[in-house]
Amino acid sequence: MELLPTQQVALLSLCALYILLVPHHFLHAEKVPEGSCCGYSGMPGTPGHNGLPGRDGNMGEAGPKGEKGDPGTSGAQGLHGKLGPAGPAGRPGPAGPRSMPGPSGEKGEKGSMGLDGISGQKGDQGPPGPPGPLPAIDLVELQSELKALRDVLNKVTQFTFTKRVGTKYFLSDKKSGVFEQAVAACSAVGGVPALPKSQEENQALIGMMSSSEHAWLSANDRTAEGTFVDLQGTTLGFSNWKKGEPNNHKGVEDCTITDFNGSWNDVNCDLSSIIICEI
Ligand code: MFB
Ligand code: CA
Repeated sequence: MELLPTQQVALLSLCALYILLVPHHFLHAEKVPEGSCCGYSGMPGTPGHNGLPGRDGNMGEAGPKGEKGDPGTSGAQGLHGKLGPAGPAGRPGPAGPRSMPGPSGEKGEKGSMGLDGISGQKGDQGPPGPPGPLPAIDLVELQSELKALRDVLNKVTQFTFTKRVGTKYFLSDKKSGVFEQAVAACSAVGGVPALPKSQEENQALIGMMSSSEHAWLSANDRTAEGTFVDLQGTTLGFSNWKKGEPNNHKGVEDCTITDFNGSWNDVNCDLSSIIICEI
């Protein structure tokens, strides 16, 4: 029977398809068990187990850049940095020890031979050698002392009557007031009402007073009756009580004055007496 052209094309396409599929079929088809009939394919079998995982696929294309990660933990402490530049020169140190005496002077001329042929007297001592080097001067200490002296001078010159005894200065304008006014006036110049610590200081104090005057002292027993202390609460190391004093007359005498003889008496703190400060 002659095939139409279209029939011929369809037949050729089927043959080509079959040719393409036949090797695949044989490549993948399970082997036919021995003794089994062949000729036509039977009913499809039950699906087999999943095959082994296939080979890894080819590397995919790089994905999009991920989110910025969290900051990492701080690293280990770094090595020590390089040594910094040397700091500024320090302040001059304290004065050094006194230098050794200078070299001895030139030897004196030899005495002339005595008439009796006995060697002459030893020559006079030569002049002293040059002084040794001056010890280092502590400028900082000098500046500090200079400032302290200026402060004292500034205070002393505020008063009409001044008296220095040892390192202590007594200052007064001979103004009067009650004890608390004396404390306030002396505190304004960094001092306290006078409190002689020795007979010498007691004498220097009355050297500023005239015969009719009496002046406040810092000594008081406001805290504990009969125990006289200074404004810091320290018990007295020196006192010059008048005979029979302190007597806490009428039970109201907790403050102290000195008369122009330097004798001390406990009196009422509201008495009016001359203000003499000490710094
Ligand atoms: C007393 C004295 C007291 C008063 C009073 C007037 O001495 O201790 O402080 O000064 O005189 C008698
Ligand atoms: Ca008294």
